[in-house]
Amino acid sequence: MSVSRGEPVGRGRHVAIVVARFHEHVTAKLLEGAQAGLRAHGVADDAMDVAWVPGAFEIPLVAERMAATGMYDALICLGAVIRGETAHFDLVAAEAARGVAEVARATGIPVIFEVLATETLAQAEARAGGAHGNKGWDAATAAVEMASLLDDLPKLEE
Ligand code: INI
Repeated sequence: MSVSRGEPVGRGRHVAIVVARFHEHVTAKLLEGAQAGLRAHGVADDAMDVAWVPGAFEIPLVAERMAATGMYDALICLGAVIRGETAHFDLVAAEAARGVAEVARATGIPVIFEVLATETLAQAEARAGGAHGNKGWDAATAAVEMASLLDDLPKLEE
């Protein structure tokens, strides 16, 4: 029996972060959390690249582009979509999620989805360094864990 479970070890890993500017005071905190988490797991500062995009809707295109370079072991996508602020909340949130999942499956590179989708700004703030922790940190852990898990799984046939 083989049991694979990724280790949260990031030494030697390269990670790209795609972060949306919309609700920047929230997403900048997610970014801080993600970078602190990656550092804590051993990822070097010069092995983390960050790309800012206008909003969550733009995340998949830039994630796809960065994944296609082959330079990264994992990507992290950060954003905040808040229902109270927009009638097209559902469209933006759903497209971001669908697009990010598609990039991961198309490229075989782990793409972590930490686009908060909340009813209120307060709920988003609570998850970006507030009462509910920092989801950016959780994304960092998931990124290095997934990179390690994929390395451990049986290799694909050429
Ligand atoms: N983008 C977000 O990241 N969060 C939001 O809450 C949001 N709202 O409220 O509309 C949002 N909209 C912008 C969208 O992501 C695109 O940038 C825009 O539609 C241009 O393509």
